[in-house]
Amino acid sequence: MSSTAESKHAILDLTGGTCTSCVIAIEHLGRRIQGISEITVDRATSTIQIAYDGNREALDKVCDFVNRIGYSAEVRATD
Ligand SMILES: [Cu+2]
Repeated sequence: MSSTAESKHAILDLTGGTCTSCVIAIEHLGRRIQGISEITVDRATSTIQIAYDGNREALDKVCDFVNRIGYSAEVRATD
């Protein structure tokens, strides 16, 4: 384990899922995914902004989760 919890950021493209209840579900449940510290849906740009631990698996889990509720998310950019 590293000494500090590094925070990396990612932007996901979101297709569908931008009504209020989906946004709440994505933000609420997404935050429970291991490695995700912040997750915010930006409806204006149809993106999901994420702060995470740098582990790509966490982003894949967000995409899987969004797919499961019937929409689609793809990683656009990470740092
Ligand atoms: Cu919805």
